[in-house]
Amino acid sequence: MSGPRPTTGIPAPSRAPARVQHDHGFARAFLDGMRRSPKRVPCKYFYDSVGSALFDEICDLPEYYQTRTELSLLSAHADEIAAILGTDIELIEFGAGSLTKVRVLLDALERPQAYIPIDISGDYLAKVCAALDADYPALRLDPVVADFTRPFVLPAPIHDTARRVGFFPGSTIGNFSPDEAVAFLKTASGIVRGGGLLIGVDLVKDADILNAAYNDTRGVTAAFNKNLLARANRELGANFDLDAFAHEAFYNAADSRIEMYLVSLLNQDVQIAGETIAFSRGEAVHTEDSCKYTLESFAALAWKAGLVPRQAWCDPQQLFSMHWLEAD
Ligand code: AVI
Repeated sequence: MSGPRPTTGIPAPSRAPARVQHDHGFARAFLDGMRRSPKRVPCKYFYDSVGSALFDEICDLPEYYQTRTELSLLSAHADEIAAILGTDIELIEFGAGSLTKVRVLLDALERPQAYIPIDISGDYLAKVCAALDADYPALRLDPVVADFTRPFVLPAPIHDTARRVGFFPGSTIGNFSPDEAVAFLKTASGIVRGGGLLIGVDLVKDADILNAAYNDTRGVTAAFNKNLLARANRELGANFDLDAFAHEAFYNAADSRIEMYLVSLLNQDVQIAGETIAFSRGEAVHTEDSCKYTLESFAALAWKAGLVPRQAWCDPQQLFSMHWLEAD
């Protein structure tokens, strides 16, 4: 990739380096979370390059039905989805990750003009973009390294009339609370006004299936969860003993969400960036919620954000769903 793309409407070279926006504040957020009672760390901090690679491993686990189900939904309905998304679009992906799913869309879309993946993990984004770039040489690829839960700047559209479509797969929207999800949808709909959003959403289902998906037998999800502590050791000079914490994840049916924690197995003091933080035995650090929706409850959320839910697809077992929401 070479040559920056201007942020005006002037046509630009088709290869651009990832533009990096804001420092993601891991040190401050982590320490703030450790000083709170109960302790918690925002789940976006899972995704340094180690965490992103562990998440890719999770996606291939037999228990984690989400990725393969969403991919098969996308493949099964690719032509119909491509027709709805339209021709000559600029596709913006929020939390782009491994860029696997977008390939199914790019292959089905007619003359996609640009692809703008946004991700918090800069090294990882650069790596996956290099591979995509090699496979789609004619596509304008304009990666943005940013935390999309905070204000960020997008490259200017190629033409004033360009239709922009947002892609938000993987049920990452489930990692927001419902109120945060509405706020995100409102912001995203402003970005794609006149177009829409294609969103993958995990569905409410049998608790055993959900509990297994977040407690895999190979311990990859546990390693992903504990990578938060390993990351603090690497980046903040902390001295967490990873064996002194347990991974815990369970389905809270009343609130339709998986809750994930790191539980201290003993009374212990940990040094973090020169500060001593005390953990008591059994004390839990809340690391993630993963909300599950029904087709109806997600459509209601979209209406609340001012979007129009036009179409939803789900697999025969009703494990996972894709939604097309129009932004008028
Ligand atoms: C990225 N996100 C949708 C995943 C989820 O299922 O909530 C993150 C994850 N956490 C544990 N396993 C996977």
